[in-house]
Amino acid sequence: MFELPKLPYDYNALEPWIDEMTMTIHHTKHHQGYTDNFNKAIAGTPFESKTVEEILGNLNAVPEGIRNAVRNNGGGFYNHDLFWKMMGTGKGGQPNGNLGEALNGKFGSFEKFVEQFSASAMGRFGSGWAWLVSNNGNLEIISTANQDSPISEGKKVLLGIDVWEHSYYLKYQNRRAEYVKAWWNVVNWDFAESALR
Ligand code: MN3
Repeated sequence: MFELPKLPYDYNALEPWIDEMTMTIHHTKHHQGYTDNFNKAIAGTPFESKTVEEILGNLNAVPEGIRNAVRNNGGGFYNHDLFWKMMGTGKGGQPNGNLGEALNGKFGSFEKFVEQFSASAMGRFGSGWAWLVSNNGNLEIISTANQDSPISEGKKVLLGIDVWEHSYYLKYQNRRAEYVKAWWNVVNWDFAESALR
């Protein structure tokens, strides 16, 4: 049984950038829903005793009859667990150390990285995510549709933003660009830095 992970902070912790109502519904309704439906999909199968990383890391091993349900709901379960950890109170700013250097090396500057990542988040048509991932040690910005997770492509997540409308619509309505811009103020670079190691 997978359980809804606890939010590592209060529902109002990301105000004013992400509002309390959005966080509450996102966690208690959406994330709970993915968790419940993930459990339902794998109930009575050997996947019940595997980790979510093992399951999403090899979707071809999941029987066709439940593969889509596992991909969508297992992905939703896993992606949101990461998402909460990748944000926090009093965060934002710029990463230091190895990650700061790696971003400069790959994208030219921190500002150029932010520009390219934001463009990826804006360019995702419909629902999905934009990610900074490590592909065998090589940093990449990618975007995925729906709840597809980079781990299913063998890529390690350093950072990701949920651009489903449910993650911003109450506060920002159709203004995804404002949400993406605001989101940089809550980015927890500690998560990305430890994922790089
Ligand atoms: Mn979401």
